Amino acid sequence: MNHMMLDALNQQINEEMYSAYLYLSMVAYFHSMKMPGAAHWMVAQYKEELIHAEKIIAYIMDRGAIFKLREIKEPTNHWSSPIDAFKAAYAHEQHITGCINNLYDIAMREKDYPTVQFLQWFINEQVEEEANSSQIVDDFERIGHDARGLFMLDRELASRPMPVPAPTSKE
Ligand code: OFO
Repeated sequence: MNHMMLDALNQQINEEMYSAYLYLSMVAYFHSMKMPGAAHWMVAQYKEELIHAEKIIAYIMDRGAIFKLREIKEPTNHWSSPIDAFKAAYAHEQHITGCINNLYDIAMREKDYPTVQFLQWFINEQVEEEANSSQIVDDFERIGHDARGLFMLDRELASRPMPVPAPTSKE
């Protein structure tokens, strides 16, 4: 793998770790808002982001290269409302989609076909990631300030299953 591709993948590890931090910060926020279902949903999201980072790490090692960790910036810890936090999650996923598309462009330009193939999973995953958070924003909008509706939505968010751990290198 050439230097530019490795550097871009290392940066994506950092993006995924930051995503994990951001969602973990939202766990604290929803906990403070007494919304255990939304907090649970964010724990699952946090774990999913760690899996994304681990997938890239395993891939770099499979290619015989050395991954390098970078400093993770501090995430925000306050949002003006629950819907605002989910809107921020949706906006963040759109940002990540842009990062993945950029990685794909680099892989194509560098004729790094294994990485093109590897990134396919992330391209599909981002469709799901954006859809999940944007669906919840829509749900919040539909409910408005209805207390019973908010209670039911929080209940529903509590049913999100926890993600399964990523395969390790060579699996
Ligand atoms: Fe949320 O998809 Fe990774 O960052």
